[in-house]
Amino acid sequence: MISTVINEELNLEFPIFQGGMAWVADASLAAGVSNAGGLGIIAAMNSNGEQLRAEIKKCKELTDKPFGVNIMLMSPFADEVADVVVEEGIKVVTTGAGNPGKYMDKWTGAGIKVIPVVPSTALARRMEKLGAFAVIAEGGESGGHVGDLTTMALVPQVVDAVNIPVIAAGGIADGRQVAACFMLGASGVQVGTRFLVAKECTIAQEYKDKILKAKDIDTVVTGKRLGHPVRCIKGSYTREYTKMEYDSTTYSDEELEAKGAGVLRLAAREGDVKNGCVLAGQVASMVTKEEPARDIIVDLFTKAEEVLGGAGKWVK
Ligand code: TUI
Repeated sequence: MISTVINEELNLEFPIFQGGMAWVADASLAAGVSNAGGLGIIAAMNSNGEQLRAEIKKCKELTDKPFGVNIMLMSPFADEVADVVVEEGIKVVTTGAGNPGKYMDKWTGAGIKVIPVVPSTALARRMEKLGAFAVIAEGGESGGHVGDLTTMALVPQVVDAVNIPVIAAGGIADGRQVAACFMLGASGVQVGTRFLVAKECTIAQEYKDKILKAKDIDTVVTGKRLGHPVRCIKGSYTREYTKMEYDSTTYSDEELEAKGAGVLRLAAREGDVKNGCVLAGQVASMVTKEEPARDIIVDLFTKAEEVLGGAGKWVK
């Protein structure tokens, strides 16, 4: 049985987090994953304080198990939601798309375990100094906002750089990849793309179908020109966006920014996968069936233990 400081300290059955995916990770998915033995995470994304509070209350009704909140630091409401997690007694906060330094004292002072996503060893070290409980080393194979390094390169370097637990993310959809992360020195994994097709995930069926039909080379990174690279499934939207992105004489940054507004909500909530943007990681093609979160987690860890064999008992 794979058991680490992550599941032991956070009172989970398995050392696995569900990624805090914007417009995806709501109370239903978070509670589903937490009830299945992992850490479900509600994405605060661009919610304001009261919207996040309502989602947290809903999640508390759906599960007695621990769950977390992800704060997307580029959100205009980051300051508000940073207070709401304290007021609602949330035990675990993950952060993404920036440096959470200015909130660290408030959160750790409230007894929150803060687990920032870091794309580099430098940020990992800074987060350790500021009192992070652990860090999530997320490679650029992941969906959504991506850093430059791959999971294979980043995870062992972060493991060597800090003395706090490291959770690996990016490119993890089956048990072999879970096992590989433990071999790289991780104490846990965070999975996003595979949970897009969990039964408890409430996104539009059209979005799920895009994941289920994806091939290995079907993702692309857009948004580098504006400094916010985002990995998504190729389609009519990404073709148009890419054309604009590489034609800076015709299209201004403002026009490019406007082209990106609201497109994730459109795909995830309205099911408009033609005009919307379907965020997903490079492992989308490995995700082939819709199933309950419990089945996903049990499959990941059963296969990981098979791969690890005797080595599994050393995973601590
Ligand atoms: O944050 C994510 N994934 C996301 S956020 C998102 S919403 C969005 N929409 C449009 C543009 C950009 C974002 C969709 N997917 N993953 C965690 C993550 N964090 N990946 C990379 C980072 C990161 C990058 C830079 C974390 C910290 C960081 O720090 C830079 C600094 O300030 O030192």
